[in-house]
Amino acid sequence: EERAAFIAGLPKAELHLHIEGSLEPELMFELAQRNRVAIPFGSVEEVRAAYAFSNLQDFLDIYYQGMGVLHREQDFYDLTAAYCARAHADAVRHVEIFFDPQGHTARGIAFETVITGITRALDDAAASYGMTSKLILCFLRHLSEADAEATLDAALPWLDRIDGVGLDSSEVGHPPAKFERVFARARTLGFKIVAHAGEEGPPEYVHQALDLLKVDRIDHGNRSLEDPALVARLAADGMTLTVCPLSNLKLCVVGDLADHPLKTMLDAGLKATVNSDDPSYFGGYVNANYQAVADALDLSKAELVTLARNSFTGSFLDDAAKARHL
Ligand code: ES4
Ligand code: ZN
Repeated sequence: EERAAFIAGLPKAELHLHIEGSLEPELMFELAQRNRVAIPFGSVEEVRAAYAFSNLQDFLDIYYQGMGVLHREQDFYDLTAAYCARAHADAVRHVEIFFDPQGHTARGIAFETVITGITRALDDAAASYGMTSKLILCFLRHLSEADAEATLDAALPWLDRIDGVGLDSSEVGHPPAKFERVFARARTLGFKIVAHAGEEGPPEYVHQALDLLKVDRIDHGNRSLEDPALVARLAADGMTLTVCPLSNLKLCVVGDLADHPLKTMLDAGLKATVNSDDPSYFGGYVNANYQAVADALDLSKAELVTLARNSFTGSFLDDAAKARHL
């Protein structure tokens, strides 16, 4: 209770949020009707019951199916506006949102439709809530590097609205090395760089993200703890890890939150943050993630403050904007 009130009042940034993963079942039904898209569920309860996953791929199959109801610019607006309202209620002051353009362009939805809907909602959230945002385009790693290059080409007219590029989807078998050239081009274009690494994949993938992609942050990074030299390197570099406790639980990255590595990360001097990843699918927005992991690991108020501070210092805000939050 006391801890819940403390978490609820902590100003925070969210740095690991897939906007398509914030699609709540109620909005999925509304958009399915609006766009006359068939969905294989009869009710919101049936949808929620289908969200029982054994691993990342189990989830991804349902996640790509779910985003199939998103067709029009207004759909992307409604999705993003709903997330911003929910994040605002959790005292999120700044958000860095991932989007998966290839999940839409592969279905015949124009890149422009996706990005104009998302950015219009982010602009409205800035006006309504004072919420600041950055937008991060993610490449789907199960697709080819050539497909990622074409996606980067499609993003070029929107350089002023896209702050970073990332790497997500099925990790094992699709190492960062597969995307070395497209990330080099993204860096020359001035994008910040992130990559999912060490969620299901081995510590070697985290090394590759650092050495080959030259990432500014690591998304997840859990399995880094298997490699003491890697932990020392991440700590020395002050590398931010965007950790997602309820995601890790639902995707069986950890068997129990009591075994979650977050406290070990903090104790090792790693700059960990807490994030919701795909909150509609994993059962909680950012405050629920803080609460669940704090309860399981008995985190102190000082540790919660450190996590919230890390979310601002690890963000892509400029130094002046960071200073206003600290
Ligand atoms: C994702 Cl949890 C997670 N991991 C990898 N790719 C993703 N895309 C959306 N959520
Ligand atoms: Zn993720």
